[in-house]
Amino acid sequence: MLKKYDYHSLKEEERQQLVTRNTDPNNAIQDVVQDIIQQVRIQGDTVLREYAEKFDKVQLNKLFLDTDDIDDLAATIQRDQQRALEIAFQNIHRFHSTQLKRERTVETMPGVKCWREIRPIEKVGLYIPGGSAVLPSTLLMLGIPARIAGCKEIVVCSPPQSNGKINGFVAYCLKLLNIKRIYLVGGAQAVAAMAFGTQSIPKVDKIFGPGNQFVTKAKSIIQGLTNVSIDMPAGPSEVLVIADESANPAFVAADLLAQAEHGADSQAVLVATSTAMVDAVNTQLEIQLTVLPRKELASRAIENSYAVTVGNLQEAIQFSNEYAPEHLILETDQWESLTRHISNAGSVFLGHLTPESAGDYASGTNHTLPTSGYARSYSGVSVDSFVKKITFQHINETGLQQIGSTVEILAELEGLQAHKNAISIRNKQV
Ligand code: HSO
Ligand code: ZN
Repeated sequence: MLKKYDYHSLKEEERQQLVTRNTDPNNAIQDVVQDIIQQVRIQGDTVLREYAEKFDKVQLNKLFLDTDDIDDLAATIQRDQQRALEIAFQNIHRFHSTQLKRERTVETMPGVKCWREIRPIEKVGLYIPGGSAVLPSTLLMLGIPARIAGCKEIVVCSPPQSNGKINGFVAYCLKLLNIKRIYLVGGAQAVAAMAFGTQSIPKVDKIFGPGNQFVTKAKSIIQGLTNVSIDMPAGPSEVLVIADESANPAFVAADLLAQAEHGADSQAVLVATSTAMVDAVNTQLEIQLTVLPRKELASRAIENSYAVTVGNLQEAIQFSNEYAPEHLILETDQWESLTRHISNAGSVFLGHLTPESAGDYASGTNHTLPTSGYARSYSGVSVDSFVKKITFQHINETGLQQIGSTVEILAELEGLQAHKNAISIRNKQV
């Protein structure tokens, strides 16, 4: 059952508390993760094998699988499953391929030309979680924009199964992406390996991907420790559903549970325009929960979640903007007039027939999104995440005359004579 709150009776402080996620619940694991990072840095492959034995219960000779193994594993999945992965691949590819746009050159003054050019990040590391749910869809969501961006090296790490292999679905996605090797490393050790490089695993420039709290912690530590960057700070997944009287409580409950089954720390928030809707959704939650294979996890997540009743849809959007959800679903006929008022959200799902699951897998948008309120300042992963933009400029003789005195005056006022000279010395020659 979702706990119930009434928007109008909430004090400012209580509202703040509701929209605040526990920002660092895993401080306790800091030392463990730091130690793993140090060990990988010093011992490389040797300790990765030890961790595989300890955490994944498998003895590994080779820390990776190549094409032959990948082909064999990919062949074990059913044809309709291959087909579904292919369709997801196509849609995600279609949506992301429009994201690389060349900008025009700007002549800021006669003879002074400035422009930006896009370059791929050369080496990227993708972490694909194993554990309680293997997520081949995450490999597509990261691999496709990396390929479109033109990254030269795509390093993929995923924890091995106890037979030393990987999941056949992940293998099939590797084939679709034309990635010929996967490293059998999971957890914080995978992040450390990609950040520092080991005998087998190449060092990368940027690390992407979700993971458990160890992976998340490792990403935040290596960001401060090295010049390797990360996609975004990650926290538990979350959804906020806005429902008015036009909503179908069974659909709303299904969407909340789709989020809840990700993990006990997931949050599913309902913002409804009536208490009757909250009650109807709660009834549906009970009915639908009982038959879910992951009902233990899902019901714990529902216990950590809540419902807020608001007076109207404007207030619903106001609350949602304060919460800044990773996923926002508008289960109302009025969605068209609401979208322009949304200021903070990772990805938005409109109307009664657009479940988050569609975007999680196959509609085309990316499912790697900012959580924990980071949607206030971060975007989800896209092709942009895999490129940098380099600025260029060229000044000709006219340009130098045009801009020269401005630079000289500014250099003078900052007391930087050498800066001024770099202009003056040229002025004398031309
Ligand atoms: N909802 C997750 C993504 C996902 N769902 C993967 C199913 N598989 C975070 O956006
Ligand atoms: Zn999901």
